[in-house]
Amino acid sequence: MLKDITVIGVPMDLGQMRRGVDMGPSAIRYAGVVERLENLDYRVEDFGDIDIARPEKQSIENEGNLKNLKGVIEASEKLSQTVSTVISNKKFPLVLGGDHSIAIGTLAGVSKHYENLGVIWYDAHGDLNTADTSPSGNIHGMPLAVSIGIGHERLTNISDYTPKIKPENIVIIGARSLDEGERELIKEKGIKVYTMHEVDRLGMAKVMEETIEYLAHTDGVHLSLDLDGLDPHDAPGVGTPVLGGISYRESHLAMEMLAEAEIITSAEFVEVNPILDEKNKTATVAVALMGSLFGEKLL
Ligand code: 6HN
Ligand code: MN
Ligand code: MN
Ligand code: MN
Repeated sequence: MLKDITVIGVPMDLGQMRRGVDMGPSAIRYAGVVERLENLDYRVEDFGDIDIARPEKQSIENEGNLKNLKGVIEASEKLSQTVSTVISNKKFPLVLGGDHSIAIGTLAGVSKHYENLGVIWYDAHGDLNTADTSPSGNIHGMPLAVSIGIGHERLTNISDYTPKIKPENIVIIGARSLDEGERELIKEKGIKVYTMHEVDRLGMAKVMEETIEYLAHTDGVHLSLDLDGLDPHDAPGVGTPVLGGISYRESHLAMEMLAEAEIITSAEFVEVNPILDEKNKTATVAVALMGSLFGEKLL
């Protein structure tokens, strides 16, 4: 892994309708992300936060079933440029959310640097909705669809190219709440999904072995980790919790196996909402998982 990490905060809450997830980057910094990674001998630079429009200042710019479309587009363009610059400077981009709509911008910035980018989507949800299939109109339920080129063309064309990733280069882990349209898209595109059923049946070690093998042909792998992939018992501070999730321990194992395999080239940790949290537990969990992802060992 690159020895230089740039932390980028994205105080984004326009992708869903609950306030507080914009404070995620602050909560994760407060939980000690920079110190944690410096202790592992990385050189860590904090870029600060991407400038995001406040919902109060935005005229409501819903377009059909897409809430806050304009704000999400603007933020995605900014984030894409920042992430791309970080990679050009040979630094590892570590993006802190913010709601999961930020993945549209992150992947737009990352993917132009790779021919064949892989993506691990660690999430209770598929985030594969479009305006037509979404039950909520919330864009944080759409970033994976957008990144394979499906959705509103202003979103799919962030940074002027589409698609960002190929369906066969995606692995979803932890899914347990999929909408009908998402299930259809998964089948149509043949997207690899380890639902909680497979996580329980195979065990996390096997799931990660297979995932790493499945992505062996890629030239970079982005980890998009939605904290709601974890069980709400371990990560209560999220806007769309779903019971029956991945445990803290299984998640550590997953991160440790990714560290050992040395395949991750960029990462984002999203959906931390300190207002819904218990004493910053979810941000603390996020930072602990980052520690394992970047090579922290118990012995
Ligand atoms: N997330 N599938 C639901 C929707 O509204 O589209 C929930 C999406 C949650 C998105 O957690 O990143
Ligand atoms: Mn998500
Ligand atoms: Mn590419
Ligand atoms: Mn989710």
